Amino acid sequence: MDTIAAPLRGIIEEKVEQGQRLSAAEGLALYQEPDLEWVGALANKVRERRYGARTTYIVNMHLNYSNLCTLSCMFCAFARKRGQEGGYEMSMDEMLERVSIMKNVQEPEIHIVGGLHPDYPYEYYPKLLSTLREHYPQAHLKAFTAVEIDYFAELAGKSVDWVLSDLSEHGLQSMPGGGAEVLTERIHQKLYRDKMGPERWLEIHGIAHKLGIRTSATMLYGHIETDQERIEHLVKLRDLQDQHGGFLAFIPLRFHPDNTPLKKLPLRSGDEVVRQTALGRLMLDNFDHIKAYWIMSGLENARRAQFFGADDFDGTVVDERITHMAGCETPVGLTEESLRQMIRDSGRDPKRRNGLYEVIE
Ligand code: V47
Repeated sequence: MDTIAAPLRGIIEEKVEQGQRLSAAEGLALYQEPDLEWVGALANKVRERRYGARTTYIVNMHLNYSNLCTLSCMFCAFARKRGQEGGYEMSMDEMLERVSIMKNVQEPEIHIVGGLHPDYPYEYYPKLLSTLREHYPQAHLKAFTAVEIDYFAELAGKSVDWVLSDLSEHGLQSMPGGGAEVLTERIHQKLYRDKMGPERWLEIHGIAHKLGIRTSATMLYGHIETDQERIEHLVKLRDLQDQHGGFLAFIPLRFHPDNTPLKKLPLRSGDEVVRQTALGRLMLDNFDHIKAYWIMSGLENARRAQFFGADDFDGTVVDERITHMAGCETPVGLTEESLRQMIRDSGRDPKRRNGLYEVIE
């Protein structure tokens, strides 16, 4: 890799200094620049200008109600067909039992996602939300990826607008960013052909934003995508954010290959994790928050990512299944105190937030 020629370096530094938008070509140069510390320092500058030493986190848990799924995505180790070993469905009582750890917690977040279940009727989903809402009125319900929402619309025979409005009435407060994978048609065809494509994912997030429902955006990186495709993905997110401003955060997700059809691929390095974090911060100038999702990036890399543009550490998580079924070796959750300690030990200042990224301490 050649170092970026001096004039372009100067242009990028000047643009970052002035808060001006980087072009796709400049982003591509940053992916290919061997001086990673320089790239990180640029992203850190933007991060510290906005947030100083602060790193936010949330007390949250994941609730993966079932892994039965009609799809067969190449990167997934979580989904099962009915009757296949390892498939599960949680009863409502089991879910309430799991969520009971949030009983005395102030403004926790419950992150609810599953596969595309082969048999549940549409009514199951609003009922799931309203039951949780009834038992945990103080909780923030972040629920259902755009892929699930699209499927629910098909089940209900209604529009996405209708489904999102109905789910909001039953307790949905925001949507997670899963299911975006890499938003290009080539990756769609190669890795997740039977699932909705990039345009539909963007459309559904746009509909949510117009209805006032905030969402997150992810990118699943480190498989067969090119740098050019990563840039395309980031530019598509940035363009949509320009329209409605509805994205709360960007979460780069490092691909874990074990137990997936892509298991021969290597797990990408820590350097790649922090570079991707920096690219998120530098390209997505209209996103407030860039997350170091320690579950997928690894704790050490997440610690480092706080100096490469990340201002949020996700949360305590508790009971993550999607990546752990793909061989991820981080803990399935952390206590709030150990999370705070980790942020403090890395030289940042932990601040607890709610589901809308408002600091609550
Ligand atoms: O949509 C699937 C990805 C996503 C694997 O919105 C995998 O705040 C790595 O979206 N290796 C689910 N990743 C997780 C997700 C998420 C996580 C944390 C916070 C938020 C948020 C969203 O995980 C899936 C898919 O893109 N995924 N399989 C795998 N083997």
